[in-house]
Amino acid sequence: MLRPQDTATRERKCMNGLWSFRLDPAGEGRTQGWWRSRLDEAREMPVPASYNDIVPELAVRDHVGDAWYQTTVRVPQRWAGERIVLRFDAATHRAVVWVDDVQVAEHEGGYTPFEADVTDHVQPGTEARVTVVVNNELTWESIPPGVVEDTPLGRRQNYFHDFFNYAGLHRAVWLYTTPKAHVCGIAVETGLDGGTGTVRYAVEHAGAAVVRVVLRDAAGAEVADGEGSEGLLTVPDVHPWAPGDGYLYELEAQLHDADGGLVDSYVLPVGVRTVEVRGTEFLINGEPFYFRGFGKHEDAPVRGKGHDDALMVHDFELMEWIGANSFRTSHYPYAEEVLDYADRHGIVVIDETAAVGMNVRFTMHGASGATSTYTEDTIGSATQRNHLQAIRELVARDRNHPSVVLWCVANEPDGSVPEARDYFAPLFAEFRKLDPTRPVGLVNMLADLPDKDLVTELADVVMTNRYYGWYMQTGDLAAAEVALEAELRAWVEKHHKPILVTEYGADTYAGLHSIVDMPWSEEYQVALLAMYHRVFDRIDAVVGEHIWNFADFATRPGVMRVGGNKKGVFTRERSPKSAAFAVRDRWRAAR
Ligand code: BDP
Repeated sequence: MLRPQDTATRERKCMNGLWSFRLDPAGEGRTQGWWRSRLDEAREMPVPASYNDIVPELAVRDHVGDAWYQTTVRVPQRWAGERIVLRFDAATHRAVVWVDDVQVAEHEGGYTPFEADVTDHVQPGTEARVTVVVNNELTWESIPPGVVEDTPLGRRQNYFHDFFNYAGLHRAVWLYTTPKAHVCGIAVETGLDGGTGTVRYAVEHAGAAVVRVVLRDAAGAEVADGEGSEGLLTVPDVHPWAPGDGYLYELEAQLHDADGGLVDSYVLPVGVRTVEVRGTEFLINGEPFYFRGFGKHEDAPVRGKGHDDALMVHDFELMEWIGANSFRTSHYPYAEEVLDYADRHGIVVIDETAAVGMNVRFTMHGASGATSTYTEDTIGSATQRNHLQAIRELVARDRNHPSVVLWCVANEPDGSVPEARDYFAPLFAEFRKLDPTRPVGLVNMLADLPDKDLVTELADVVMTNRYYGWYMQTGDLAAAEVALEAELRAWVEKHHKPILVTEYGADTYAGLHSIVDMPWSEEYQVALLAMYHRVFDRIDAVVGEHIWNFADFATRPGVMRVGGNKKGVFTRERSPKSAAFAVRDRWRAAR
């Protein structure tokens, strides 16, 4: 799905700002038709933001069910005759949308965009009322899963992942135009042959038109062109996109009428690069690449998971300061602004679905009472259907980003029961069918050791989260070092694939100090990370280190969480802990 753009033929209007908002704990709004008039008893709510921390009330923070948002938008008079589209960059975890009295969209999944053609439901020059009901319930069918429990005190949301279940309109809302005949999708695949680059393109369009494409370099000079909805462009003396060098061409897809007049134009940034797994190497443009960076979260005080450009740029600047070259979108697809930034700055991205917490046997982040993960009453065929759909929407949204080099099917699912293979094999196949150009992986969890795990065989790389020295061998880094090294060597032995350690770290309470190895102290975090790094440096197949986490983040309350998860190298407010300086020394020296 293409992002809205202002081009020679298109215009967009951002609908961010303060909307009317009302929680619906009794679930009455849908039967009473709250979209039909102005929301009663509404308070003001910023968009984009999670609503949970805006209001200092537990009933808002822990609300389970529907939340209603409403605004009015004036449709510009000059848009008469255009196709008009209403687009939500994200509504977590599902939403229904009305324009005035008409339902125009319904969407499942909290981290991918959806839109509706509202041309027939709005009148240029007048105002339209836009109402959205956002629902935050996690069930066995949703991605991620959870269980809503009815208790005498009301409904409670239980879930099995280690970050707060923020909800709301987390990303921008747009009203935008396209011409009636318009470009609806573009897919590019790039290649390199010596100094020559290739860009294979496919343009989908609606309405009769002639398709032309023009490829321009970063200075705006035309380097190739083509006609027809599919084709292959060659770029002599190509400037490849590479880690640390976010060089982008732009591909303009044009639609022309029979007289040659321009009907529609859409401009797609294109980075020409290749990705390949060969033996135990991860190659970008044929060169071995070593991932240095973090698992992150979209998370901040007050706004929760609401996208914010200031925070995004600050986080990227901190990653540059510390010498990171990559990150994983743990544990859900991030805002498209984030991937665009990564494209422009040559930051490498592992792009993950929102499938996290699919393991009833592992109860550290929340227990469900169930004993088998993959059954029709737990993670079953309905979950798998939603997971497949999440994969389709992720690939459709992100396939053109050069920064994205690896798809991640799920984080820490139950991976050592035979049903896991049946559940995951079709998901790997779907990724590969939709995008044969990128490797696919799945992040495994600490109980799925090389002799137990049954799903890594499906993957192109080994991706593993390990907590030796934290959840095991707590405080004993010497024992942890032995155990970590033995396990990593066992992975090499078994699969002979590149190993990415996608999480390792220690909760650290900023300001707590200790001379001896003492968990939670800043010194312990430094020592634990240094221990992992020594081991990584001894094993050639390790091609990446992503510390858990970039910054402290919110979780639900728990006896192991002190105001959230404290494994950040930065605090939630983005102050450096001692580890930030130690990691910076290592990563900057490696550049
Ligand atoms: C892993 C998860 C991650 C958690 C982390 C932790 O992938 O989401 O936050 O461990 O326990 O289980 O800190």
